[in-house]
Amino acid sequence: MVQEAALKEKKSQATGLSGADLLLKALEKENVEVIFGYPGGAVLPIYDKLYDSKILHVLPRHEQGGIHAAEGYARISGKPGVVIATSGPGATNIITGLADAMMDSLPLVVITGQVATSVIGSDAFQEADILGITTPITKYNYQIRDTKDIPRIVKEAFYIATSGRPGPVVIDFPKDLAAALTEELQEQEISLPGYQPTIEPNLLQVRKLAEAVSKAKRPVILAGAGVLHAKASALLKQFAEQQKLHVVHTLLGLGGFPAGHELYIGMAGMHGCYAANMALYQCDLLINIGARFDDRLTGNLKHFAPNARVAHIDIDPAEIGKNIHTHIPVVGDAREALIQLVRQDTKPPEQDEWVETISTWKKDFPYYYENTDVLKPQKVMELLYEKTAGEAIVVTDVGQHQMWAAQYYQFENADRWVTSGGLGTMGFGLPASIGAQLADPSACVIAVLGDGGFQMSTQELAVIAEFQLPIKIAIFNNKTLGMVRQWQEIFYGSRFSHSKNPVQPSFVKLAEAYGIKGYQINSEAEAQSVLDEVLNNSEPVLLDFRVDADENVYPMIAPGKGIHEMVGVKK
Ligand SMILES: Cc1ncc(C[n+]2csc(CCOP(=O)(O)OP(=O)(O)O)c2C)c(N)n1
Repeated sequence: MVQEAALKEKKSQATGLSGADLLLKALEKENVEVIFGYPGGAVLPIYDKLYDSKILHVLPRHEQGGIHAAEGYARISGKPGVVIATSGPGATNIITGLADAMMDSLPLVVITGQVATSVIGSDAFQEADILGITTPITKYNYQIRDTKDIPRIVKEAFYIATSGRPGPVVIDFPKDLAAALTEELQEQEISLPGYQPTIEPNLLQVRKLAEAVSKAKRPVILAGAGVLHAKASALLKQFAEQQKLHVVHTLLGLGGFPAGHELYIGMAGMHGCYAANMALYQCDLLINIGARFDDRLTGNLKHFAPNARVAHIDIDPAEIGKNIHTHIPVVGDAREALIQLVRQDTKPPEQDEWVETISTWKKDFPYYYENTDVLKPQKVMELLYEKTAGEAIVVTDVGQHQMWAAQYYQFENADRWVTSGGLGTMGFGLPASIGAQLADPSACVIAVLGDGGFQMSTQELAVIAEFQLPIKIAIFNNKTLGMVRQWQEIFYGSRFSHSKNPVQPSFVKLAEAYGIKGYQINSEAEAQSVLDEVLNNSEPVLLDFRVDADENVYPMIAPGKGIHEMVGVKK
């Protein structure tokens, strides 16, 4: 035994490789191009190796910014976002991002530093039980206990993050193992007997669904982000066109089907359009592809698609029947399911009356606002859409501006939309736009933010300045926490409890302090000319749009109400 250990030690010294080296080698093997990381004591052995690494390292100015940037990167690139945070406070600073990525099914591989194995459990300096804390908000988590496991664990982490329903994976890495010398290890196979995601759908179920389509009188497709994760937009279009089926999107699914297509109805849900919500209410066949029947979509479950047979295609069997009774479950990848569905090529349903009804709803009840001399947020969003020909990547924060972006930016293409849907995380937008721009450097990236969410993330202006990322930061500045103010106005008798920002810095001067050009915009005419000036240039810019503070987002389904009980619908 003693001899064996001595031999191992000798071999390790001969290679000169540490646990941190093995980690970086494994990351390189996964073709990692960028790491969003923040150093600290427990990850110093890793940072020492990063000093010589080819991988681009982006230093956010707060770990939460780093993980949101990784989410933006993952959403646009389709590759996992990689994050490093130190133990204790570094790791706890990324918790919100993990929960956010878990809710929105974004693939992340997150390496957290941990105290040395000899002191784990002793309340050592900067120790936090990251496995315990992150278990409910990760797809999986690991703690490295032996350097020989590093290549396998990294390989498995990338596989788990990206396969099946994507999600975040944490690797907790004790400092002593990162520093320890080790042998060069050979390629290791992954070993996950308990994790076998179903990709190919059951053909009998697909046939059942195809039959149901051919018999339907009022069919509608509800397409969620699963279509985007599966890279299935082209197939969705093919299937919808083949069967003449109308499509409704969830908030996260926007761009999966072209907004200008005659079969597109619009976004459904709490602030969705009248036609989309009514189509879900009155349909007799609902084909859910890659959406999870979230409560902000369905409203009161009692009134959701009450007369419909429900088909649900989802890669995660846990989603089927979770909120809505499902008649035709199809477990599998959306892309594979659509390939099979298109192959069935059954006779399209007879639905003339339904098509007519949908078209009347679309024509008679579009999104509506009254334009006045005060700059309207909806007008700003329309201008952003028109002046980028619908081709920008739009990244939002959370609040009213997020809903106006979803309503007024017409996405023709997939993977142009980044928003925090499930967790609704303020402070997400600005850092996520950094990741989106790094994933697609030539794209026009617009960060649509509220003044509240922007102030939760202003430190990340430093990253935008450092890398000269040409992000157009559009702040919808209503000097209030607008969505909270809206709810207080409607449901709490206009008692605006702590929802007005009492002090606000000059956003233009703040941008200038980072060397970023800033503009304050007070009218539609100014908006027109400033946007013409800045949208095509290759520099970062901050646009402080002073928008109407009293504007509300409509239509709206109040909490507890059914999907057909929208208020604020105008003809
Ligand atoms: C981290 C976090 N805290 C609180 C909230 C609750 N919340 C949802 S929207 C909102 C107001 C957002 O205000 P602002 O960023 O100015 O955007 P606006 O609604 O005015 O467009 C708040 C406080 C949240 N979603 N996230």
